[in-house]
Amino acid sequence: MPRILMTGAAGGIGTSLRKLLPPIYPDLLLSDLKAPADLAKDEKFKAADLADMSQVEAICEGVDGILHFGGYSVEGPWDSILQSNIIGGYNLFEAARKKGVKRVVFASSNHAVGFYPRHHRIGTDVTARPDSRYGVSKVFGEAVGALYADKHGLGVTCIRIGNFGEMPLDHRRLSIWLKPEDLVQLCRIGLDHPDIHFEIFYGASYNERAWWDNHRAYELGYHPTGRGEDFREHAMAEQAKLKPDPVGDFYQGGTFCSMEFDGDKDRIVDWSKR
Ligand code: 15L
Repeated sequence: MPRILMTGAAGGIGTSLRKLLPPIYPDLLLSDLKAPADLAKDEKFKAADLADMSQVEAICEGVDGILHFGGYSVEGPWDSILQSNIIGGYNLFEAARKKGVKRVVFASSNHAVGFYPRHHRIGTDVTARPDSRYGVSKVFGEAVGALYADKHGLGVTCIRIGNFGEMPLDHRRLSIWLKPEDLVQLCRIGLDHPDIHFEIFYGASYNERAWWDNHRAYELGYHPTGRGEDFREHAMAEQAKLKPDPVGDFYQGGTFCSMEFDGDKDRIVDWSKR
């Protein structure tokens, strides 16, 4: 029975996956800075600060595969991103190598490519266009993952997660919504599929308005069960409550693109036309 480590166990995704993973991976070790308040007696937990290599090595001991959801999950001050995602991300891959872990599934984000316009359909092989310091840290994590796959033979899967949750929250999320059970499928492919060397998937359910070509995930057996359009009315009603955002509404990354934007809004660059 493989031992699977999940970092970020107290975060939004971790909280949901704690309930979905045990029937599939009964030997699940949870980690975060602090234990989740509702930790059950039959859950195994070890605290770790990702920025501290010795603590990261300790949680990787005896582990076969890692689901890395830990770190800073939105835009934030540079020092927080640096400690949690840049140093923390490096520590995670390096500790995995040292401890002989075979697979790592890295929670990347749509914000690694957030400055692509919404009308531009992209695959997983496009040049990075991060929309935030957070997005830059996800590009960094994908790069470290590629290095450890190519140089050290670690099986690495990066999932550029769209918006994880029970339903799409607004117009933008109709294109990028990811149902929890569909994320579990992508994690299982990353942990168990025999052909994994280095892969990038988009973390999205079956969304008819998708901006992403996710064919590699489908080739490896992905069969999403969530359909964004089933929640169209709800998402559009929520959208109607939001103010127009000329920058955020144009680019895939939404408000991550418009926050701190101080370029000329009349010259929003449509990279696809270059
Ligand atoms: C993310 O990467 C964030 O972790 C999440 O909080 C959402 O903001 C999501 O992207 C999104 O783009 O909706």
